Amino acid sequence: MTSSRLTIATIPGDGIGNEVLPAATRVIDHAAAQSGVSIDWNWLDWGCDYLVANGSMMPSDGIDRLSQSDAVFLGAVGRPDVADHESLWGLLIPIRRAFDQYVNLRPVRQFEGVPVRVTIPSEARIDMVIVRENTEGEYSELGGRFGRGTDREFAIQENVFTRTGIERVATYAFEQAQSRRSKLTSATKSNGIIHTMPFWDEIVDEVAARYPSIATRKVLIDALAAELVQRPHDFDVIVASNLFGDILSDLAAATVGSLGIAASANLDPERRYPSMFEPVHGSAPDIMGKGIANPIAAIWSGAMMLDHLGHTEISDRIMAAIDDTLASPATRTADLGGTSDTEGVTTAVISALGAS
Ligand code: GGG
Repeated sequence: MTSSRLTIATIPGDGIGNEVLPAATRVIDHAAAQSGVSIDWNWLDWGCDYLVANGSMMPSDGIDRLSQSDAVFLGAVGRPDVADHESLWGLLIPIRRAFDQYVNLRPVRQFEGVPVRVTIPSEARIDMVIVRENTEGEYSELGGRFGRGTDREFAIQENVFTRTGIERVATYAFEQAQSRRSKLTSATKSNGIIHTMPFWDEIVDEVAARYPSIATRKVLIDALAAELVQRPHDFDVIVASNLFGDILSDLAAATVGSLGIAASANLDPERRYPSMFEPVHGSAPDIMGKGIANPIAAIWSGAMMLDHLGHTEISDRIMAAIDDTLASPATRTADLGGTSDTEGVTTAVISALGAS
């Protein structure tokens, strides 16, 4: 049943996460109130500052505490004086894994008025979703560093691809394709990666056999990167491993403007655990504190969260307000060729939503 009172564990994290997440919660509060929904934002100060003060990115009972909420809303992770793998593996990745958020859904679409960065036919529109496997693949803890500091030092990093892991993410992607334009592209590298990628292809083929109406292609990741620049409007659903999906989604977001409008959902489609919603971008220390970060990726991620929690009508209204806001350079940030800032864009989205 859809609840009219939501509890959201809210982790701004680091850098511009502390600017875009408060902006997004203001928009969501406004839109939710218009529909009689109220949100308890449970603000958590976890991240790199917490690490420096306490020795870990989140408390030892952090996952238990998050499990009490309807969803997790995350800003950004990373600080220049903290090793990136320490910050990521101390907060973001443990949450994805503890809650088996095996789908990382990353929509990419062109907004009216926002110039695209690539040349496409005038009647074409870029509108795709990237379904990234989110719990295994190249993101694995298996391996190690050996002979540290010696001239025989080496590192081993094992990839982990399981039948269950590939099958479930591929099934999710085919279901997405079925509800969209019935085209699916699977990112592979089965010419160069001898074990895991042929296995990926084999299982994607098995799942494809259950969806005969979906036009399916397997494309080598290098060729796919080029196609995404040359013909991004031809893509509908892309399914990819953890690393490939991460790279492709940044590339695809750049074609429609910038990472500042790249939203994402870390989903447990079976709803056994809370799902987590976050802008794709990181903490952007180069612009933090300047008030110029684009809040749209966080706001859109918040809209995805409401949709996941059954409040599709509120989510749709937020998306319509984003459409209105992005249409004019006066209410866009500089990464999209605009003249506004975080505050200006946030108030513009709230005003596009109309009075309470
Ligand atoms: N929005 C959270 C964040 O900081 N993401 C940046 C990042 O490096 N993410 C890695 C990943 O998604 O695997």
